[in-house]
Amino acid sequence: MQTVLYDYWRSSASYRVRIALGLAGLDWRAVSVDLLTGENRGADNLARNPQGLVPTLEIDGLRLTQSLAIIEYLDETRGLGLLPADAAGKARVRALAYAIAMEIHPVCNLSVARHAVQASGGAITMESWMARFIGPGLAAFDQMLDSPATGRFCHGDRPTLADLCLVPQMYNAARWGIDTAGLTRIGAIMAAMNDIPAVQAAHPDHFKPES
Ligand SMILES: N[C@@H](CCC(=O)N[C@@H](CS)C(=O)NCC(=O)O)C(=O)O
Repeated sequence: MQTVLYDYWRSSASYRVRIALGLAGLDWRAVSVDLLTGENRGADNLARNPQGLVPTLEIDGLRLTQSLAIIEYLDETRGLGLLPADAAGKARVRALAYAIAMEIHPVCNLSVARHAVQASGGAITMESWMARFIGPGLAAFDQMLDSPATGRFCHGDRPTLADLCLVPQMYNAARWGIDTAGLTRIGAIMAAMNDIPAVQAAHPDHFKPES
């Protein structure tokens, strides 16, 4: 059975998984779940992802949710080397990945941001909400990279889980007009990531549904 990723082109969590699928060299196809029309909260998506989110990956007879869990599954079953072997290295890579996936990303989810805008009665805009969390979050991430353990990538000289979280978050920052020019450590790592064919192939522009 072919591997299927239920995703949305601009979804950061989906984008992370697309990079991992590319690094694994798997034959897979994407099925779009439209977050703007609320398709994610429809019966079909809820049956595969009870949280009403994307991504969901169908692979090896399994249905997997939660992007980091999916990536760790691919890492373990396809030997991607996305987590260092040593405990200290693993803890550092996970801390970097979680700084994005568990701190910046959840508060900037569309449903959360839209709720904040509505509840504020107009005092908060989508742009001001995103700027409030993405800019400082990425600045802290850049500081976390100020370590001898940082190499060409977030940890050493090969991509890890942390880099797979960073690329989509930077795409999202650009989407919301956040100025990241001063984040030089992140900038250098982004240049290295953008050289990798699997990263290029995972870019949202390749997954935008035709209107
Ligand atoms: N922790 C989850 C987050 C998934 C998530 O938040 N997905 C977003 C798109 S990036 C979504 O489906 N949002 C729907 C909504 O906000 O209604 C994961 O990593 O898979």
